[in-house]
Amino acid sequence: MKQHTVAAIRLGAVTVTPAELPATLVREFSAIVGGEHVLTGDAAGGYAVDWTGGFRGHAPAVVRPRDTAEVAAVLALCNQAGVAVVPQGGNTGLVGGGVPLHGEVVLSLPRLGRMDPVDLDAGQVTAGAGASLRRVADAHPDLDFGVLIASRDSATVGGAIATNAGGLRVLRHGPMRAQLRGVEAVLADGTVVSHLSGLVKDNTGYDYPSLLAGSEGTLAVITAARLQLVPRLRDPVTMLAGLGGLAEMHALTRRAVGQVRGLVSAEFFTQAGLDLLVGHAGLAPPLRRSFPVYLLLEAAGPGADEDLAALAGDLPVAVGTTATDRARLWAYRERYPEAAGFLGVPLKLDVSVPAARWVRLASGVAGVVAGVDPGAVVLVYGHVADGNLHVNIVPAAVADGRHQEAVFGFVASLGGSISAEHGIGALKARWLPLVRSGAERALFARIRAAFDPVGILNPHVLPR
Ligand code: 2HG
Ligand code: ZN
Repeated sequence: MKQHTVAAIRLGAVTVTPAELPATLVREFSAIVGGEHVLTGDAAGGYAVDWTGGFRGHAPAVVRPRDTAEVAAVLALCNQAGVAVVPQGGNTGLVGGGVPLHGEVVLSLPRLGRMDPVDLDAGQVTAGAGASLRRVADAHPDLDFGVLIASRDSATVGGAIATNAGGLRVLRHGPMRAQLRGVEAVLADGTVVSHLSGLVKDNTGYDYPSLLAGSEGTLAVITAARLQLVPRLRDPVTMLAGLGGLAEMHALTRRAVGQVRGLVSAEFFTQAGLDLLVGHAGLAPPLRRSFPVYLLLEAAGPGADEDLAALAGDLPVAVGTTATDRARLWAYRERYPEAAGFLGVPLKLDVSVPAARWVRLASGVAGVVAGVDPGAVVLVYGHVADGNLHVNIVPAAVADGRHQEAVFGFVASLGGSISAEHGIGALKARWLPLVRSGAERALFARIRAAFDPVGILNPHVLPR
């Protein structure tokens, strides 16, 4: 029967997926994970679309394993049958990397929610791939997780590693890859590889945990991770400043990086999206009058408040030191990604350039988009100290790739990256050659073939 399955769904060396799976395969999934954890038909619908609504696919089945052994058994079966699989965590990615756009089976991992006791000697914790980033951050009262993202309640450890998530504290702690002290993962054929001892110094061969960070589900399915924790912030101060323009804001950020002890975050946004949040989400304006650009800085520890005050000088600012006031200020930035959604289904492009070219990028990108779609709405915001810019576009013209073409071409001309922290996914695969050479892409393909020779893991994400 399996032979029949293979013949029906393989096309040469390329693994493809049928609209419906053979009943035998569905029964075999059920025998592994239990019938209630194999979803088909309408029950699978919610797993086939991302939260922006911009990526919508079809899952002939959603399989929800509860542990590593079940993941291994499901993958071995899919590998043997040549059935393509999309691993999915919290489904909060923004590039279509976790959505079954070509009818793949969804391997949904939130049930792998294991959370071991915190190892206080090492300041580390081992967490299942399905644990949310919020649970990792709340694992111990004195410790915190270095990666903070707005979607922390739903985003999972596995998904955040697979996309090498960045977020709001990269300038202090680095992205997800920098927190990794080990990984357990299942290869496409069901082989389990595990290295979770958490040693900081451990030169015993290839660092595959690091390779899996940012692999977007194409190399292996992460089932658990050993994560470094960081001291919880002491006496944090959050300051929101109103500024006259992007160049002024960027210069202030550079000064903050050099002068503010304990700087943790430097985030900017503009009035255009703030107006939408005030109008549609009921947020009150943060300052007495409006400004073209806002910069949110957060710092903690001794001297943080004096340093922020000295930096701000006479600038109009709002300052929060209590949890409530800080949360109120952070809401403007953390809810900013919702703003474009009030106008339509946004295209979310996430790019970065060297610091010296950031102002050119941030101030020029709306004009570049207008060149291909004059009616489009463009909102910019993001992690300014990292050279990272989020460009949210609500197209007026048909979204046929022209927006990506224009923005990515501009970014490449500035020596930048077409994905700073969200990944390539399905959204950007076409444009990878703009920033990665043929030799590099050939190396990627060889690495991929070594991990997944049949090609079942997320076959349409990152070009092969
Ligand atoms: C953020 O920084 C996230 O808020 C989301 O990376 C960015 O929605 C976006 O474009
Ligand atoms: Zn971001």
